[in-house]
Amino acid sequence: SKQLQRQELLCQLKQQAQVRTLDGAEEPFAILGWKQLVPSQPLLKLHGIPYKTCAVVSSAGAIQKSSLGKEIDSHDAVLRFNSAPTEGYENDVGKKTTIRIINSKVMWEPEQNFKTSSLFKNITLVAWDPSPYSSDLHQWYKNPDFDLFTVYKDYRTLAPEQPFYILHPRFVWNLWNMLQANTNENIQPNPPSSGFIGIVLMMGLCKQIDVYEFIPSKRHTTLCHYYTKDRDMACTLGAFHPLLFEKLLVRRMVKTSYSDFSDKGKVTLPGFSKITC
Ligand code: NCC
Repeated sequence: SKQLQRQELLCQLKQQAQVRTLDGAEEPFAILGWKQLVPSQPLLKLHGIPYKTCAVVSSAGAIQKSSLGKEIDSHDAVLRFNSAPTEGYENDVGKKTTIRIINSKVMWEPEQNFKTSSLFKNITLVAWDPSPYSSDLHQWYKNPDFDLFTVYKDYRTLAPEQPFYILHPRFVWNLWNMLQANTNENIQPNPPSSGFIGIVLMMGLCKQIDVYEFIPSKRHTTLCHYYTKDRDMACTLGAFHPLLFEKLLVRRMVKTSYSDFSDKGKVTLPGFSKITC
């Protein structure tokens, strides 16, 4: 099949992958009182949105020794993933965090100290969980990958002022559909990585998005994260998540030349508001 051009891909993404969070209006959440539990202000109406410039900082080991910290912090909003720290790594990753995308494992694993760790305070939180492809909310509520629902309820009660959202499974699987539709082979039937989810989330929140070290630069390494010592190629190329296909698709959606992203590890995407279909 014919490969879509850059502009067509961006347009398809804008039309098929608009950010959506649980609003508490659908069952089983409605009857459980989630309309009162979710923030009264929708994510897309938060102060500052749409941001002019945004940075998405992947957790890849390759961002080590990049000295990108100052540049990253110069953006209006900075998105980070899971428990990726800034303290001690400021020179390479910056210190500003506006939004954190977290998978349900992070909320649930005792060693993450999700409820008490300062990593998750004073920022906007956006959580997701690998739901069934059908996006059947009843089925998902009964059997999430990790029980994020109970943790979310507790956290909202403890910190009702903090903006904290759960992504709608439809949004997550729309992203997967987009990946599969633009790949000439069958990709693994697992949701995209937090990285791809975060990039598209920010396309809905920002006018321009600079993505750091998602497409591997010349610093590419087997080091999994800039903040741990584990080495595994799967961290960069994917195993559970269709990460390789996410990266190939993002590569097709940017104008950035090879030498540009290879040297710096940065690619730039337009926000949805800047894409005309
Ligand atoms: O590792 P993780 O991802 O938190 O990384 C965040 C995003 O950065 C991009 N990345 C990371 C490392 C690397 N070498 N190259 C990259 O491109 C990816 O886009 C990635 O999504 C996740 O996606 O939520 C993930 O979470 C971890 C883990 O659960 C959390 O870090 C919490 O400890 C998963 N690893 C395990 O569960 C063992 C990982 O598979 C996916």
